[in-house]
Parts: sequence; structure tokens; C-alpha cells
Amino acid sequence: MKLFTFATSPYARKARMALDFKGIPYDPIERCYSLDRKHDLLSASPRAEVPALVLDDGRTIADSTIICEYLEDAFPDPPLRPADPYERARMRQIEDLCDRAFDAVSYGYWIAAARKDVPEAGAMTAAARAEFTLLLEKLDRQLDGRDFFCGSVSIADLAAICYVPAAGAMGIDIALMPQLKAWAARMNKIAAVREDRKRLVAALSKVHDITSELEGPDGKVHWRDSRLEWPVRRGFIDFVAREFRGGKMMFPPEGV
Ligand SMILES: N[C@@H](CCC(=O)N[C@@H](CS)C(=O)NCC(=O)O)C(=O)O
Repeated sequence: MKLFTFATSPYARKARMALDFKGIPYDPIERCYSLDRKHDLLSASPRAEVPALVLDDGRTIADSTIICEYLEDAFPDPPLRPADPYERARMRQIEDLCDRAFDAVSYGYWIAAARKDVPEAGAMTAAARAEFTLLLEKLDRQLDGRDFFCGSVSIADLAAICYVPAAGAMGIDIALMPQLKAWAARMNKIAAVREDRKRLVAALSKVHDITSELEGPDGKVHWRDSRLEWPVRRGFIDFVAREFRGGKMMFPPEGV
């Protein structure tokens, strides 16, 4: 198998941790379409997004949630999905909260850092920090005395570990969320999570400028669904309009 992946992408990290947790061998291929414009990714991911999985016979699967569902069906041991149907639904809700809300809010935070000279930058940073804190509190409550979100380690935990440690970089102290803090320490004992952390730290050590981490060679930044909803919902519509009119937005291709 091959996995199109990118070391700092939370979606790619989730899928890669699932492969590692299950002990499935794969070749990682580092790609980020908005930054490198390499077309091979498009053959596996019509939206030009990572992660995308290429099976040994050449068939492809795009989207982290769909990849993780496939891995669970094809390689059920060790499981990353609870047996109980309600817990399974909770797992999907927590994964969705991470993929949609956590991702959009943190994207807003980093976009504000990359566009630090725009008039909205300070307000965007503050809005993202406040909303990220609310989301962390929500996760803390979801633990409700459990070691992991759904009892044993599941995709919900792999999705969440891609966001919770970012609190520190955003100036948020999770000391007031003791369940979440203990959960993060527990997660760091899992080999697949530790490997992910090493890859992330190595990749971040090479990032000297957040703008070039987000902006492609033509100055465009990748935007889509919930990432676009966030600044509009938070009232930063003029910022969005200026980016759009200035040709600074890159969207997934049409018809996907
Ligand atoms: N729904 C997708 C979202 C994937 C996604 O947005 N990936 C980002 C990286 S975090 C990407 O590839 N963006 C395209 C780009 O920046 O060129 C999934 O769950 O896999």
C-alpha cells in the first residue's frame, strides 16, 4: 500500500496513526497540492487532498474518515472502533468534531498568523483561541471518567490527539482540564502516537515561516467547506472577500 500524506496535516496524521496502530505496512509519499502542485496525488484524491490510500492493486481511497473505515473493515485487529453501536456513534461524532470544528478553528488561528498584517488578524486570533478553548472543554467533558473517549483507543482518540497538544502553541493552558491532560499523557504512551509526534516535531523544526507553510508558490492558500465557514460565521467576511478578490484562495477542483 501507498499513503499520500503530509507530516503536519491532521487528517493524514490520523490515517497514518491508524495504519501504524494496526501494524499495516505502507509506503508514505509526502504531498501537499497547494504547496508542491504535484499531479500524482490527483489520481488518488480527486479533491487533491491528503490523505489518500493506494491499495496494492492500484485501487484508491481518499478522505481520512473513509480510509479509517476501510482499514477497520479490512484489518479489524487490533480494533480502532468500539463494538457497542452507541459508542461507535459517539466515536464518529467526536471524530467529526475534530475534523470539522477543531480543524476550522485552528486553521483560522494559523491563517491569522500567516496574514498577520491584515486589520482583522488580532480579532481572528482572539476568536480562534476562545473557540478552541470551548472545544477543548467539550472534549474534556466527553471523557467523563474514561481512559479513552470510547473506552479503549479508537479513531476518536487519534483524531483528537492531532489537535489537543496544539493548545500550548495557541497559548491555551489545559491544566484546568485535568481529564484531557491525563488523556494526552496516556495517548503519548502509544507507539503509533509517539511515532506521529516525532514526525510532527521533525517537520515543524523545518518551518521557519508560517506563511510559506500555508501559501503555495502563487500566494494561494487552500480553502474548503468548514474552513471557509469559520471566518464567515465569525464575521470576518471582509477578510474572506479580500482574499477571494485578490486571487489568494485555492479550492478543490470543480465537480468533486
Ligand atoms: N475531508 C478530508 C480533508 C483533508 C484535507 O483537507 N487535507 C488538507 C491537508 S490538512 C489538504 O490536503 N489540503 C490541500 C492542500 O493544501 O493543497 C479528509 O478527512 O481527509
